[in-house]
Amino acid sequence: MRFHVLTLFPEMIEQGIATSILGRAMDRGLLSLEAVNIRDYTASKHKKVDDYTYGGGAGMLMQAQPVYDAWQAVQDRIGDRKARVVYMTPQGAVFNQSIARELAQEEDLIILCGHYEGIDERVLEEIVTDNISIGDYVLTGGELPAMVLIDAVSRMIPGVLNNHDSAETDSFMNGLLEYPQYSRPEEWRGKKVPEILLSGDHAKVDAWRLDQSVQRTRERRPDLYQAFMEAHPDYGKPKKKRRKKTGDQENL
Ligand code: 9D3
Repeated sequence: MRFHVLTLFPEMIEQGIATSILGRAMDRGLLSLEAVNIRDYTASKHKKVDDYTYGGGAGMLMQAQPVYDAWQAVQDRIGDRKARVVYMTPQGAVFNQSIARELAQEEDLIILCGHYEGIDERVLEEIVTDNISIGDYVLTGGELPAMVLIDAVSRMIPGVLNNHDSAETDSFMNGLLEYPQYSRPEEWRGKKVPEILLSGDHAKVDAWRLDQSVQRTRERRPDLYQAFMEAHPDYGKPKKKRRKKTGDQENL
């Protein structure tokens, strides 16, 4: 996957992604990141990229021209295939795991970060294919959201994660929160590891973990719990006892 980020703060993106697991994935050639400074594409003498909004109102708007030319330069480097352009915006669909999985299928992804009060609508109409928000709270720009998206998409790409925390076995994959986990020592500050985890009975451990996941989800994420119960209406119901054979019944 090749990420191309259009931004006024390219260093912020480069710094954030180069570290951690993603930096290693880049070294191994699984990912690449190009942070393009929109200001490098301004046609104005004073490198201006923003202006007042028609119709009045507070704040400045990013102008269409430098954004369009930065996008065109990236798209020209990519070649004939039109890359998806994700605009990070509070007015977008809320990002989630299924969007991350879908975007991970792309060869190239162009991510546009806004600043100031936003971007001139006309260039958005021309180039944007997807509008994405990372949640209902107000940030100062699209750079942190872009980094969040890059992180979540990258770990869905085969080989980026090491064998064990593979994307398959993740929490959220079954719509439930993760169960609690424990490591050594067996007792810490008087708190013991739940007995069942030391029993060696894998079936019992699995059942305990599922129950913990469900209870935790019910308490912390009632929205996810409701969806889980609608998908598993029999969960938690006692199993129907097999009817005892009576003397009158014949075996078939
Ligand atoms: C005054 C109206 N504001 C719209 C809600 C203006 C505005 C606020 C914040 C315009 C841009 C921003 C900067 N935020 C983002 O660019 C952003 C964002 C966010 O603030 N929250 C969650 N997801 C995202 S994705 C991009």
